Amino acid sequence: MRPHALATAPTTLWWEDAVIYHIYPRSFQDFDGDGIGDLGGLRQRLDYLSWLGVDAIWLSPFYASPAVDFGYDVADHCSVDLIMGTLDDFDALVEEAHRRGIRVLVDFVASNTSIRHPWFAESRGSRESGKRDWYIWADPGPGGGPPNNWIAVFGGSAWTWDETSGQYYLHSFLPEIPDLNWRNPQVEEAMLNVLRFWMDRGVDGFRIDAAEHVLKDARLRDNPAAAPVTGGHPKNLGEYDRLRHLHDRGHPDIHPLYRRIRRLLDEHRPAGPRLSIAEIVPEPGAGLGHWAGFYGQALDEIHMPMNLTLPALPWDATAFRDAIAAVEAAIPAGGRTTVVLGSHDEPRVAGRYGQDQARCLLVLLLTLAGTPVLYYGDELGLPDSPVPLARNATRGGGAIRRSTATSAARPCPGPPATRPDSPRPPSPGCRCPRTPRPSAWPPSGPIRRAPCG
Ligand SMILES: [Ca+2]
Repeated sequence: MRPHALATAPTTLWWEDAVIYHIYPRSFQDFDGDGIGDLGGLRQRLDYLSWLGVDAIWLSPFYASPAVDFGYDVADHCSVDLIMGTLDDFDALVEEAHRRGIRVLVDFVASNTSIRHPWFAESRGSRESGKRDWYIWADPGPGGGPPNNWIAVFGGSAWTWDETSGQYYLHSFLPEIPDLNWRNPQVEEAMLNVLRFWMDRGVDGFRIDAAEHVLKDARLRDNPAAAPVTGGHPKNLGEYDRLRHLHDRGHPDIHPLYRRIRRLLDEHRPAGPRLSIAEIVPEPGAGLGHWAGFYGQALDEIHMPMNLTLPALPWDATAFRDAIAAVEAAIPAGGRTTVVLGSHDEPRVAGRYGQDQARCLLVLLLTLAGTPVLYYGDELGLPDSPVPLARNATRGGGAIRRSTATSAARPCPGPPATRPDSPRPPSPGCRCPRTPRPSAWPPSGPIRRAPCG
């Protein structure tokens, strides 16, 4: 264990003095020579990350995907895309990272799946399908067009007509990424099983993608028009910003859901507390009260809603000071957030601001109150690289190539009723003892949960 870890007080949660290193696996390190980063390449760089002193890595999606949205269109949440490696590679990565005292966070793409996910294929098969209600389907609106005025984040209507089954389906981002219907308890259970699956493989937490998009208005009411933005988050999303997102994201029912997710993470503690960080982007001009609501009234929802207000700021000290002060004022007592300057969603820090400015901003990243999330390569001041259109050839046409190398031994858990060996949360009446938190981290043996029920 490294000196840094030894210096951590026993009562300190590990992420309170951690640096999280965000890796986009596709472009991090190629191992097998196909020009695409993979888990094997990532393992090769663990010594560098250990030398660098990072405490945790967060991996953008490496799951089976046709890569319409470069991995965020997930076709199987409990798999490794063959481009990235195998589940055995993932297990080895976790083991070798833990051996170096580096924790592992993975992306939880909660709000949607690939259009090529087997769940969606079954759902769109017919209106009578048992999985029809796993996605959000609706008849045309009164005028014959889409059911309501919702706009996709990436532009255009958030609804696409499905000729085969004669209804529209909802997609908050791209038509190739339909939204799951988390109001269906079977969907919630299936997605919580995804969390269980990765926790049982030893991951130390999750970054929840598009966290606010998980629950929408059940009545699918129109969004009102937005007032012109005069301040706040300056990232321009075009026609998406013309509406207030009152009904298509962040429905109040989302908070009980995140409390349930938090309980699940808290219950899976044999390897120490699991962390949840979440992508929640404040609406332009709407303040940060809604964002801060995701901590939960008793700090019992997301551990750290991510502070994503900094990357879009101009190179202006006052702008940074005001944005930092606003976030710190919004965080509830006892709460904590991340500090983020770069990500897969943004041009690189050095590309946005310049090399000298990037050096200055990295000092800011590592000294502000909050847990730094360092995007890989920003520690080197890497610039943006031009990507030829030809390299983007997988869009929409990629084959789904998932690894099932060890899935026969540990398949993605189905509903608990059909898999008695599957881990599950204690029922309200359960008297099962909580698995004790180990005194040392990382765990030396296999991660197991106490049997329950
Ligand atoms: Ca490769």
